[in-house]
Amino acid sequence: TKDWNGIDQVVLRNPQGASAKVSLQGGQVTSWRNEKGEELLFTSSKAIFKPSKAIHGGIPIYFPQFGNCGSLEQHGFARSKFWTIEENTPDLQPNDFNAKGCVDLLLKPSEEDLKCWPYSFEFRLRVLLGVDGDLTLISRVRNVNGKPFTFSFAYHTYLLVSDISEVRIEGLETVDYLDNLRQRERFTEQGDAVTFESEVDRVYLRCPNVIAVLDHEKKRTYVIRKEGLPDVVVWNPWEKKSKSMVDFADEEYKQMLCVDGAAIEKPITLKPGEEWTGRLQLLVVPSTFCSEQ
Ligand code: TA6
Repeated sequence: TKDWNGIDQVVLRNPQGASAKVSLQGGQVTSWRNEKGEELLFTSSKAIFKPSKAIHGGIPIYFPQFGNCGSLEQHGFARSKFWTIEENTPDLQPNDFNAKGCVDLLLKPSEEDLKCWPYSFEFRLRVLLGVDGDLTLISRVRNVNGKPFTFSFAYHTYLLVSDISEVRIEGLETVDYLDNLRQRERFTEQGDAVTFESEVDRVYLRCPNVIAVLDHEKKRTYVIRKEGLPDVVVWNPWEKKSKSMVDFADEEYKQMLCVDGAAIEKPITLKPGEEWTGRLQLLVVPSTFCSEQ
């Protein structure tokens, strides 16, 4: 099928009817639906759909740079490049999951790319849709045989929530974070959960590998499991910032929350021949909310 820019995208399905879509633009997951066909990821209704313009939605890949702490465009170039489908996936055993529930995408630097980031890397992204409707993204970045390079990384995951003021994140208690709204100063999370009543833009450092995002109204929890991704970005623009973003409707901050598995505080350095793997698994489970006391 085609994505919003008319660019090829791969549709993954599992036997229970869950689905996911991955665009060749940026290797970006653009949709993830449960077996009832309910969309689980947020996409801005006012996204500007033009090739190489990243949209606020789905799961853009931030690589090789998080933010604008470097010489490249904000959040790096991976999300605005055209990826290709990697056909030969020798280590994929079809019986591990239904063969249609998986795709490998590949990004390698063009001559042009090497001018702005002169490193010979190969980036393989594997997207799997599991039998439980869980979505797994595995990024493998390899230094093909060039000089050592260093990068930071994030799966910029736009979760769809019913009402941000009724959402809480569990798993980040007592964790230190850098607050983008306060000159990236370092603080320690004091709450027994992260809740939302204003703009939040933080990088939690060295987090547990399982984080839960509870959506009270929908009585469901997103369980995020990660490996090789020590940090977690938490972002909601709230009202004022939303109004300042042309490609974001004024009120839709209420239906989204970015909780990104990331490697930011300690960027990764790969010597020739070395490979890094960052793995993220998203699963939705019904929340057994303890009744409000
Ligand atoms: O989530 C961290 C952050 O850098 C925010 O500061 C905000 O700029 C956001 O990412 C931008 O998201 P976008 O979808 O525009 O890449």
